[in-house]
Amino acid sequence: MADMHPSETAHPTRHAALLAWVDDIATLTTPRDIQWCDGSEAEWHRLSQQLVDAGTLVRLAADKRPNSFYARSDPRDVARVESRTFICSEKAEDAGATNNWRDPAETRADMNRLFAGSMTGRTMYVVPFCMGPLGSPNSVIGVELTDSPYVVLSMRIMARMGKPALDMLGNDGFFVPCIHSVGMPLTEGVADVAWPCNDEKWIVHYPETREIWSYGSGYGGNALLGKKCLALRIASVMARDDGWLAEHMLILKITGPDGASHNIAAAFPSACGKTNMAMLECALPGWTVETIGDDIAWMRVGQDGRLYAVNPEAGFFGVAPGTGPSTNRNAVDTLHANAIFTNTALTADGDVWWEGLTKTAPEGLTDWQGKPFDPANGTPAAHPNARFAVPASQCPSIAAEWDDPAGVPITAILFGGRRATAVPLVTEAYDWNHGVYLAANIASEGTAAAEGKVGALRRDPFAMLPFCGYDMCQYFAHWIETARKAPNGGANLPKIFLVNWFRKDANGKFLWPGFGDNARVLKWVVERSTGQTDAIDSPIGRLPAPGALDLGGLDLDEAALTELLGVDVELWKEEAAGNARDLAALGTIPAELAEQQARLEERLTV
Ligand code: TSX
Ligand code: MN
Repeated sequence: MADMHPSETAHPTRHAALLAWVDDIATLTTPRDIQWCDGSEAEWHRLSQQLVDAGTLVRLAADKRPNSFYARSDPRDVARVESRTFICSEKAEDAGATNNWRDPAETRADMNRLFAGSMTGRTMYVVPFCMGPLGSPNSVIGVELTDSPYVVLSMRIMARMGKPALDMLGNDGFFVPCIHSVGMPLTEGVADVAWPCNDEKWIVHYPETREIWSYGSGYGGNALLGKKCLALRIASVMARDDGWLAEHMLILKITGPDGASHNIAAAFPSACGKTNMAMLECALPGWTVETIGDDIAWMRVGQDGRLYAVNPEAGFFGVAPGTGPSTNRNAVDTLHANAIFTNTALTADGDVWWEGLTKTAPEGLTDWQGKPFDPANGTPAAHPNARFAVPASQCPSIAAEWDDPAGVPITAILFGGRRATAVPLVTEAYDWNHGVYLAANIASEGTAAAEGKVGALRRDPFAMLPFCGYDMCQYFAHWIETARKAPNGGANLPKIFLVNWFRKDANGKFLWPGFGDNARVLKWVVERSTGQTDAIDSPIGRLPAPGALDLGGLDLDEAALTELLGVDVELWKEEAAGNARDLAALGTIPAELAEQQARLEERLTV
């Protein structure tokens, strides 16, 4: 026993390539020991207690939030770091204009230096996980090697983690190797800290070989490698190569008074309330909205020519601030137990709090940096990017088919953005390629000073800018190709819509109530998709015909509605020019999109 390499201790698989890789990474990173994670409750008990003892986690009051924990990160490790996110394709042009490209051979050499001994004095956890329903041929297995037990506990919430994933992998199945180190080896004389990390951060993807290497951060998408790294950046490349779509979209199910259900996928840039939309409390009597996913959709064209979507995740990793009973009652109720909170505030009685959970802050809060909270000094108690991780199955609005391996047929796809002007409440694309053009041009106006100029337009095509693992122009072409190759000429594919909940009047007041009333827009979208309601053509797309939007019981005057749905042709000439300019900056756009640009300009001149 004494001479045993750590990885030679009992391991629960005979997958030779997996065993060899675990061995290689252990040799490189020199952990003190290796633990294969099975995802069991016993393992969860052991690791959570270990993290409580280490001061990384605070156990929340059992009578308030059972089986839940609170973590405070290092203040230098609070968000994804896009500037340190790399796509290492063989050719720079395959990463495109919007990704940070790095030469793969050079980066491999850098990673080998960086990871050498990086897990010294720590345990390396082997975390098998499945993105997508267990047993589905369309799910993807990943194995994350991490020196962070916080990551292990979070992965257990966010993915199907442990023995079931390993069993599914079998002896020779394909997996995405994911290597993660917080980058703080416990060498001689180094004392551990509650949130180990490194000022030098690297989030590295090798799209051709489907590998992920992450160094220096323990936070969110930097460290929980199944989510943004695998299910979006690597999966988008797999989807391009194999003819499907890996998208940054929520999936919801809406049922009308006739009992007919429709599923809708929707992409929004950050800070548009995507999770709120996924868990919408429907304001329309007789209609219900249920949740299938809040962040990622993997979609495939079925033999019937319809598009089928699955949520590859098993949990929600949501922004806490702004989540409250009036904005998202279902999220608040989801969080009643079994949750991990990071960088919220802590209450005096052992619970969590954040701005927006209640109108006023309770007395005696400790802020996200561990200091007594003083509402008078103007800084928030919770970090603006404070997060919760919680099982999707606990959501009161979760749909029965949320983990159906067959996926759900999508009736319509929405693209949104935060736009104070120009963009109507809802616009229907004339056809698939027009929808791709609308999606390629979505944008949000900055809300926080930290995001640069307040009100400045930030483009986020398909809400995929930080998450597409390859060239955006190739990505647009893949969307166009998807419809061209679909059965029935793509006629059974979803209709595409552009939505904007954030249009303001001349006084800067929101014209649309948003939230549950967005179901009124969903109703029109469904009725358009089933040919039950009318639209009128405009230069930018189809708009609800007069009376077609159900505004019953809503206090919205005719003038506000006219403004909400208005298309200002002179303003749209400027919009079109902005679209052309910003699309050109992405590279050589597909001819079909150039054609859409030309048609828009033509419609605006006649
Ligand atoms: O999430 C939002 N949605 C989608 C909800 C399903 N938000 C929250 C901001 C994004 C993080 C919204 N904010 C929405 C919305 O539809 N709309 C707005 C703008 C708005 C804010 C407040 C009011 C109306 C509109 N009304 C009152 O405050 C009374
Ligand atoms: Mn997201």
